[in-house]
Amino acid sequence: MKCVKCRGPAVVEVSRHHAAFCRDHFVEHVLRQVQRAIEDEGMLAPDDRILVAVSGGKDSLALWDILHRLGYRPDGLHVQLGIGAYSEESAARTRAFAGERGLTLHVVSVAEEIGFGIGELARRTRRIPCSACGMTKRHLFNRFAREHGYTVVATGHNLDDEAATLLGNVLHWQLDYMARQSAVMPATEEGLVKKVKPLVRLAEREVAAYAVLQGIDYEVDECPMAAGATSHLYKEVLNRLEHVAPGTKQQFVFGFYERGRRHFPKEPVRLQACRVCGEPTPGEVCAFCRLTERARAAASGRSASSGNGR
Ligand code: Q46
Ligand code: ZN
Ligand code: ZN
Repeated sequence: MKCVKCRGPAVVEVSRHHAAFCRDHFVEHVLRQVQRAIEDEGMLAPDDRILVAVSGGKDSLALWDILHRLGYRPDGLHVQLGIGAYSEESAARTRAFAGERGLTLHVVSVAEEIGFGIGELARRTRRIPCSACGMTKRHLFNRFAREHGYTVVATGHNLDDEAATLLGNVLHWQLDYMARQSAVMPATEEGLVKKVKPLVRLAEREVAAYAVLQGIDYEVDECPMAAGATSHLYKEVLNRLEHVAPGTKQQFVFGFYERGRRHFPKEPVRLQACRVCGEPTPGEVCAFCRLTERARAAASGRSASSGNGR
């Protein structure tokens, strides 16, 4: 297998582009794909203040590294979830990464915010951990960005993540989610900060290869709470399709963005400031405040059925 650019020995094959690359040309390919996603989708402007959501895994650290190399000035925000050793190791790797490159890292702890970690939050409210966790992270990232003047939050979602989410939305006919699924979520005047996914043109294995080739020391272990997540099954199915027909994931996701999504019109949502925390929400109290209130009520033995907790 030879590099399509220089005919030297290739180290990574990218079947959907009918290409293979040597180390240097693979890195160039990755940077080009990210720059293209940023430009095609209007993700970032030169004067944007960028906050990268960094978990310590390969995707978010690779994203931080790539944006830095492309000449942006991204800061990082790590949310400590309180999931035992996994969280501690993820935080240590994130700190080391930032320290080695002289990047600015902010850290927010869920336990300091609400008094306990994600596992306890999910247990007390009987929520699926990833659902409670996702909501918590979205809330904390938006709030931190808003309060500290960041204009964009960048996340490490890759092509496989986007394809799995789309497949889940299609299988359950989540029309509203489909209407909103995008690599760019614009800012709103009520205080939702713009969200972007610059890795959306890269498959998970390409991001992993990039992280390894760049010597990024990322957290390899999976979050212990991810076990049994349906997104894993969707990714497995999509990988089997991709193996037989390279390009399937890209056609699925970008075909949807370009030709499918317009058939699922967005229902307009009016947002207002949450009465408790001030974050934008369609109701009077935001979903995060309702969830944490339910968790506190459950702990103190009060009835959690105050009528606004779902
Ligand atoms: S950290 Fe949180 Fe993930 Fe763990 S509990 Fe689920 S959502 S799997 S990206
Ligand atoms: Zn080459
Ligand atoms: Zn709130």
